[in-house]
Amino acid sequence: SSHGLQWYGKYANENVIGWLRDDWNSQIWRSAMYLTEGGYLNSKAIKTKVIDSVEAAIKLGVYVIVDWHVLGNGDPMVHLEQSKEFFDEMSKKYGSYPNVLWEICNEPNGDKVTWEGNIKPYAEEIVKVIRANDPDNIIIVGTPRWSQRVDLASKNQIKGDNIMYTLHFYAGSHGKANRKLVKTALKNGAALFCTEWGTTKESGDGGVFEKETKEWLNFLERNNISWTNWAVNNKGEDSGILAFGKDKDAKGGWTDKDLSPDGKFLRKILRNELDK
Ligand code: IDC
Repeated sequence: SSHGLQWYGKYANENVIGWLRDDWNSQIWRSAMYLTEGGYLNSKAIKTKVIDSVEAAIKLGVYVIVDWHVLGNGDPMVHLEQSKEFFDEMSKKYGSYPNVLWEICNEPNGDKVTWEGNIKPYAEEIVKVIRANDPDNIIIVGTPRWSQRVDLASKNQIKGDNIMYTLHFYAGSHGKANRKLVKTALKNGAALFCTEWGTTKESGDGGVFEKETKEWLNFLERNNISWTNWAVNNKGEDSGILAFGKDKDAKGGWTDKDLSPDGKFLRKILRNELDK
């Protein structure tokens, strides 16, 4: 996954996505388009970063997730109209490319934000908009409590084909209890996509939790759940794959000294060089 495109959008380019494909065996890119914190609500120009990454992914033959990164404003309904407009435009443009996936609300959150009251009604509106232009690309729907409560969504699923539900975790903060929620969702027949996880604590920092990560990855593999990892940046956070300040020009071609401990670990995971 990209980091917030408003900060590290320069990595959402063909060189980096191509390097990740060829050297890291990565099959997918996620472009995280924040709404708040200087994101899309501040300037729609950030959309060009999403478009660049989709064009690159089409050219490179990798999957790409277009992520409407709900975070600061926990209720996706608050910006329903902006979301409709965005997904209408994007699905008209790219709905005919089978490698494009729509992630319509990253992480709904807040005590008053419920599946029935907010997220599902929002998702039904956006599904309608996308399906008018694109009959079958995968749509991934965020779930309550920062996309951890996949169980709640699974009990009351959205009608329609090719709809999946978002599962997120950070290995240093979430473990067995969250996997139990996943098992419930799978039992209820929900299709899940882990569009964001980190090796660290949920802050995106706090060290790399290798043992806990392996537990999660084995679990995802056993259950055929695909994933994208947080995140491509050189900010110096533990969840960033680049070492602080490296690859300023976003060219790819990284050697070991360009990578953070998280980056080295992730590369091994993707290249299947790690003992499970
Ligand atoms: C974090 C970034 C961090 C930034 C913060 C607030 O890593 O640099 O300051 O967002 O914008 C999520 C979110 C994701 C978070 C990530 C780590 O989807 O945007 O990124 N996280 O905190 N959910 C759980 C963890």
